[in-house]
Amino acid sequence: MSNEYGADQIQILEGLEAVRKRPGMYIGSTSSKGLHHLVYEIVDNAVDEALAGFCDTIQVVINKDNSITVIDNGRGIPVGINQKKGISAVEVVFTILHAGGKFGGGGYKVSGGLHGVGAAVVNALSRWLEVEIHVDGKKYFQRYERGIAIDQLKEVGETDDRGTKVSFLPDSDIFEETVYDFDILKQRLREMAFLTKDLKIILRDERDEEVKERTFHYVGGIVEYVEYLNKNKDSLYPEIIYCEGKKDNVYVEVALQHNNSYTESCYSFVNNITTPEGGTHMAGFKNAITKTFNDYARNQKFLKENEPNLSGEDVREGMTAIISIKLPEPQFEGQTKQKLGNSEARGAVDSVVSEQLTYFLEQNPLVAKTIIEKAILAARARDAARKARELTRRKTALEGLSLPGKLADCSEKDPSKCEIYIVEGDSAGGSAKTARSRANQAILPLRGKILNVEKARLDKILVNNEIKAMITAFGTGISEDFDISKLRYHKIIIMTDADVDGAHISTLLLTFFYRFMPELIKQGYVYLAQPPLYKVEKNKFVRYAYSDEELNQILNEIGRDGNYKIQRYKGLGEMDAEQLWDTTMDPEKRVLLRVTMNEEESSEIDLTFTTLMGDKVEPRREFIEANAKYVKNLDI
Ligand code: 28G
Repeated sequence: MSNEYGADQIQILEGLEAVRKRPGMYIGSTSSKGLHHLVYEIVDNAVDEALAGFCDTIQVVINKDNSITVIDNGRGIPVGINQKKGISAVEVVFTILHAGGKFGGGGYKVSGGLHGVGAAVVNALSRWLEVEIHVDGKKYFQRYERGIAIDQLKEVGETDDRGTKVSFLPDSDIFEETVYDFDILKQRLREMAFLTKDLKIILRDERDEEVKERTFHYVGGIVEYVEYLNKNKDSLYPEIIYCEGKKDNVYVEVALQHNNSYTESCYSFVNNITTPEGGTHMAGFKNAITKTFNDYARNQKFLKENEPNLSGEDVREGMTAIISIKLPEPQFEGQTKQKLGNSEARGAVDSVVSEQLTYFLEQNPLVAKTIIEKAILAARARDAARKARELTRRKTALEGLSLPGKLADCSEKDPSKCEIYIVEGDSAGGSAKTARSRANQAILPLRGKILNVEKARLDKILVNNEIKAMITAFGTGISEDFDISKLRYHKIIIMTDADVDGAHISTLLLTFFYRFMPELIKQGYVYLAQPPLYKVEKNKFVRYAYSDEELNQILNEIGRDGNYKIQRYKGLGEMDAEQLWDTTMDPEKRVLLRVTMNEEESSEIDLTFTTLMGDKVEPRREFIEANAKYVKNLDI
């Protein structure tokens, strides 16, 4: 029997073949994203073993050859022969695509959306995969190549440990990218550790001489997650509000705390997977929060009878929250399949949060008062902002679309052909106006620094002249009125000096877009211009360098002896119109960096902006120092 191919074996080979033929169907893509996804699939299985209560430590190692090793201290995948299939349970897990599809009996499988076939998919897409099980004093081993078992699972020695160890090398025939990024793994593993309280996850990178290692272990779970997200902000009260409970087979955990900022940072997860588009669990959460705070505000007479209710947005102003639920059969909806659809999740989150938050507010009247007072201020500001917006709307209706005076618009009207340069300073703005191609390049010079939107509410933001100029020039409106279809330019190009101030202005602009016009970034309409750092002249010959390396390269090319001149540009203002066109604006020659955002990383992006733009100076300095190597143009 073992030498013959039974129906089961043929099915296995067909399954592996299907995965290798259409890897994207199983792991999304074969880019860097898919490559990292392989690790999460294996780690997910170990996390499931932790959730089942049998494992408390997971190690992930990036080996020298970019293979990955994952080790857990769980029960070990069962080594016995599966009667139905005639192979070990280990081999079932690593080769059968339909293993674990139904996971009755209280388990919360379906983590990665792969319905428990993750290990088999990873195996199929690996040049080789080795699994080692330590159980009952014995060590078992099996190796696969491109998903096919080289031999049966064999006992190979003795051990004092218990658990599962899996190593694999992603197949370079399948993946476009085969080099692992420590920071990407770090981010996701930290998130997994936050979401699974008391689970220790260790990440080690052994590729360089200097081995890197990070340990993530949060006894408080999502309470510590909220603490982490708020660490650079000033919280309004010391407590983190935590609600936990189970209803209709949905396990609900929520942690939240308000800070003195004006932005809301709520992140939701289902079975440890982020749901950037929210869904029923988020709806249940929002409903519970709005209702509970309004009930409390009325009962305690913070709101008079004739006053309207606080809106959800008012109550959530400055709130950082994590909503994490686990349920047996999540249904994902929407175009990107990232929005939870299960209706039982709405009721479960609503009831757990309403009940426990009501109790918390009764027990902590000072915290309750602080939150409600902030919400009342938010409501007033929102009212003022609405009036300000209506005023601009009425004004534009009366006067027609009056574009800002400083804007030098282009003649082309088709947005897909139009660009707008947001330029730091009037003098650079002047050069840019002379240099531009009038047909399709518009120039909007900004005077000095724009308002830091991290530190102001919308009503204050809307009276700022630089911001008003951008909103009218773009044509989109802002906040609730924002309408991407009215955008007048499909390239919004930020052009600032290549120094600290310039970097600061770029960050202020990006923060503004990110907070109030995130669609601009999501749809890839925002770019950073890259002005040169140096001009090299030799005889009649002129070259520009955009980095120190490039300068070196040019000097090597032209020879370091003899007569040459290097000019270090300190700002755009030092270039005349022709130079500005040649180096930074000519579509044929310029280099533009497109600003992108990965929604799965939005909590980290948020942290980056609050670190850069928030009140606390020390974390900002640390961040800039830590990241200086990536931001080459920063003059520090
Ligand atoms: C290190 C990298 C990834 C794992 C286990 C432990 C068990 C298991 C895994 O069972 C088969 C199907 C459903 C029960 C379960 C061991 C019960 C008893 C396990 C991992 C049997 C899979 N003893 N640890 N799978 N189930 N770790 N780490 O993959 O019915 S996978």
